Amino acid sequence: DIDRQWWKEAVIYQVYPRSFNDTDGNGVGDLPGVVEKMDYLDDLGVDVVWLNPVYESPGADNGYDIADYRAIDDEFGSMSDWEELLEGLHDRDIKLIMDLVVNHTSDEHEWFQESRKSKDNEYRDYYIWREGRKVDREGGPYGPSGEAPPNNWESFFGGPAWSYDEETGEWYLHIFDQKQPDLNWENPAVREEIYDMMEWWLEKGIDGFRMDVINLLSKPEGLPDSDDEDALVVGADHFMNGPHIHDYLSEMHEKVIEKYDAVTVGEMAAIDAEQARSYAEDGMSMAFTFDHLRLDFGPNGRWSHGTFGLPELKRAMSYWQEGLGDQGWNAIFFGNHDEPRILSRFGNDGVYRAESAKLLGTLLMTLQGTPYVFQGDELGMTNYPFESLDEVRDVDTLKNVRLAREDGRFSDEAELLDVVRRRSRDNARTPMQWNTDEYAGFTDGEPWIPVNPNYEVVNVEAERDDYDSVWHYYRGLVDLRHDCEVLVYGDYDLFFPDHDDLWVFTRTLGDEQALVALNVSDTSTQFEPPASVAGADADLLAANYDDIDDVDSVDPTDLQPWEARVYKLA
Ligand code: ISL
Repeated sequence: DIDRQWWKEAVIYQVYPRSFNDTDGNGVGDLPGVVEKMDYLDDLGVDVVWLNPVYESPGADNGYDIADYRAIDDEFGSMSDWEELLEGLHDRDIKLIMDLVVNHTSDEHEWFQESRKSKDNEYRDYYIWREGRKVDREGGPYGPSGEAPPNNWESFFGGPAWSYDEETGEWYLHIFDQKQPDLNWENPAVREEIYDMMEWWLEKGIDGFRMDVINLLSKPEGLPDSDDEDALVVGADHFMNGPHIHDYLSEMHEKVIEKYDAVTVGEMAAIDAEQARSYAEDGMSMAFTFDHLRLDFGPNGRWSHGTFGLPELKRAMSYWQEGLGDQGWNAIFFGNHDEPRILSRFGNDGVYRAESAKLLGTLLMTLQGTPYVFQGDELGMTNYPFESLDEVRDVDTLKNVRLAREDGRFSDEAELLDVVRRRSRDNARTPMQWNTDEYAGFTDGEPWIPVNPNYEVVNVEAERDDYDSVWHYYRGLVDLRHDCEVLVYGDYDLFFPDHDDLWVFTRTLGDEQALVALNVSDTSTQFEPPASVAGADADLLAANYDDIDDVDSVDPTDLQPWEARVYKLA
């Protein structure tokens, strides 16, 4: 009894419009730029586009600070450009999901402009205002008022999660930048405004929402101090998965989502499988979870570097593969606009660039869940070789790294640069590499962020001309995903969990079975098939080395560095 859903069978492609394609020469990608590349997306074969925010915004956090939810920012084009995109994608049978950013707005949103005016303004309670603490805590006073912030919560981007506002002498909460005040979801008027806005977009014909930091909406009564030292940031134990989060999300589902055949994918840091199942009960189609993207955090968390082995990565992923059961569904991703490039983080972006990019693509498309391809990963794009902080644009990197430097948390500038190279969100935000023209064909002007120097080799035009390229391999994987139901709905079973180099699993659906064998290492490794499939008749559905035409059964073999094979058992 399979619970079939279109979004389980889909391959989703993430477009970060700022860095995708610029048509007006201002150095910033735009909507006409995405329109121009619709055939490209169609050729790749993807079913859905997730578009990062293009709403009106002052751009303090690249559009995650929204000033008007119902307007397109001039930088990206106009509403009619957006409509052309929606229509063009739909003509090609590609769906469109939009980013929903409703934990916070921009401080330039008119609600906040009103809210900050006076304590009795009708929008006051749209945000979270509190008095400062009169008694100085250690390290205070902070604000110009000589007070300390209302509690000890910290912003993801570094520093206190509160800013003092002179106008009324109170502090407002912002879990992200100070230009991103948190909305007060306890206020029913806020919720109604958001639901109306969502409905407005769904009426325009979009197919769903990617929900930004959606498990942060509910803050606990009294906003207590945090004493959890392991929390992702101070306070996360209180503001993540807060007391009313399920009420809000199930209300949102009943009032809006349910009326449309819309897909929802929640960005949900810090949840376990049980929590994911309860979010699924609220109506959330699937969730982005982050266990696998924390493995390389060091002793000082995100802005330090640690190492991990393949067994830990397998454990993190397999937990989710096995953990959801009939309830809930995985969103499979290894990177996005907030994370380093997957190839540099999980593969080998040097000698085995193409091989390891293909292996990671194989993994992405054969795990259970809906795969998300982040723009450029289908080419094997890599991290950017930052030489200095001058090349960094990202508010998160700049703020966190400067604070860490002030606190003396880096032993020297080289260590700082090392962590920026590994971690900065800008690694994923360099322009899409289209061809060998200046600036990789991304813009005729000066790009807002530097182009990765490897564009001369890694680019769409070169890869489409080369049948052995990462691009063609991804193209094949998309087809495979569409053709093989077992890869969508089959159960996942892991073999040799402790093997340091091999990741071997089967997917099973009734009497259909696929076997995935990956050599996640730089050295060739002997593969002994698991007993249950050893010797079985099989065809190869996908393989990233080409000297294996004669394979017709699952036999012991040497897997080359970063070799990936997908067998279909007869
Ligand atoms: O946990 C993280 C990294 O592993 C954080 O980066 C977290 O996922 C992220 O900060 C939340 O991201 C989303 O909301 C932010 C915005 O800056 C990001 O671009 C967006 O994806 C605030 O809206």
